[in-house]
Amino acid sequence: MAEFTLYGIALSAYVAKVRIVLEMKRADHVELPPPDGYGSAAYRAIVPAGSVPGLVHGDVVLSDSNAIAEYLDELIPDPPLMPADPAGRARVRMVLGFHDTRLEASARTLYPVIRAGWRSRPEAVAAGLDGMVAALERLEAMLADVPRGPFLSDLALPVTLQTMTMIAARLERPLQLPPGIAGRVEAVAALPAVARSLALHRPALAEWLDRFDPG
Ligand SMILES: N[C@@H](CCC(=O)N[C@@H](CS)C(=O)NCC(=O)O)C(=O)O
Repeated sequence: MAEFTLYGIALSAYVAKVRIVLEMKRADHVELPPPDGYGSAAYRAIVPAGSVPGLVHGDVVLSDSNAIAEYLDELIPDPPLMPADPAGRARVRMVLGFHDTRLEASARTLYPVIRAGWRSRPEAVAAGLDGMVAALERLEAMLADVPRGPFLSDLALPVTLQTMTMIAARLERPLQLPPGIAGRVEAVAALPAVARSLALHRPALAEWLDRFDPG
């Protein structure tokens, strides 16, 4: 039996964050889909929050990708994925928080628009795309003082940015990543753990986007 069980799905950027950490740490792990899907009673019997990612490590059961990522980083110190100094750690956590509450959330506003047929909703599309661009501009400014390890802040970004660029392309409004963000992603995209999660996520998102009639 593997030491760690990750509950996840290919489509989730939050799951990717944890999968990348498990792989970078060379942790003995297995990834399983949540039984009956996330939010189900069967899954909540294992991971009470019902969200993915979920991690089971012996009698430690965790949800929330940042809590899990930092748990793994403390448990398996090599390679370190948090800076050694308090300001560096705080800056990494600042980016992780922005990623979860603003960046990924900006892409999420477009999901209902895509589900409902985006061509007949030009105003909602424009508002969603403007929201993604605004979140990227804020992130670009924030990143200036954030140390590069690569640390958790760098590892959280690539799959979400892939989501944003794929969604924008599907809506026929290609997204240009600001140079600082693009440079950070380029620096980690070739790491095997990151490349694997990007490759898992790409067809899963394409398949999801294909499900809906543009309208
Ligand atoms: N803050 C959470 C967000 C995770 C999240 O929103 N996961 C989605 C899938 S991408 C989910 O499980 N949604 C269902 C739910 O929260 O009940 C984390 O970092 O793990």
